[in-house]
Amino acid sequence: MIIAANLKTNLTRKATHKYMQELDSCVQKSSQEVIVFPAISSLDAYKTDITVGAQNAYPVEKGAFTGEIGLEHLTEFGIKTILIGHSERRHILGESQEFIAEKFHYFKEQGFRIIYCVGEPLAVRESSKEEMLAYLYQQYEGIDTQYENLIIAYEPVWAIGTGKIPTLEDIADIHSELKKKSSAPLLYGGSVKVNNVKDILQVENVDGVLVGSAALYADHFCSMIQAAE
Ligand code: G2H
Repeated sequence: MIIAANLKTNLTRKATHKYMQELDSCVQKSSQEVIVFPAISSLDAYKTDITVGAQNAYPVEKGAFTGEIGLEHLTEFGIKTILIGHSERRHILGESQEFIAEKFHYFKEQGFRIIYCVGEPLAVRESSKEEMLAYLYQQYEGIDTQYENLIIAYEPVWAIGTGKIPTLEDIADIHSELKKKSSAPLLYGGSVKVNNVKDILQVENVDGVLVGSAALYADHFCSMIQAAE
């Protein structure tokens, strides 16, 4: 199983270093693969058994892109894993599918492991299954679904940070549809908590989870890693 934490714009560098220290002993006792995406200021929070990934980067080595970081910055920290297509970047930062695909190809060329997010908003979820799948499949446009270093995360937008999750049957159904599009490992994300992670991980075609708010405390995240054993 792949158990990933997206810390978003939470935990300062000092707090992240403490977090990783606490998490380290837990991960050493685990057979799961653990990935942490800290804020940009904490990309140096390295631990041998925990993969550190970038939540975002601009698809250039370096240059005049105010407020962004590029490949050169990631390389200095030994970062080879990146999150692309997260709904907050699509909907809050306004990233288009075209730009997301450009980022995908840039980091693919660099051999990065890419955790690529797809997910539908509530209005789409409440339409027909055909419309929902068409919406999700549109988020695969321009992406190499056969890339060997690809992990996909299905994160329904309406489940992110809301405490709501699809039924386990719905997760199974959507994951089986998404597996037809790509055989890459497929994570579920969106309001994964200590009390639902075990059930979610047992759903067919769920190869792991991407956790946000419930992963902000190392002991909570550790419990989730243990639930995967
Ligand atoms: C979805 C998820 C982590 P949360 O964004 O990627 O966040 O677990 O808070 O819903």
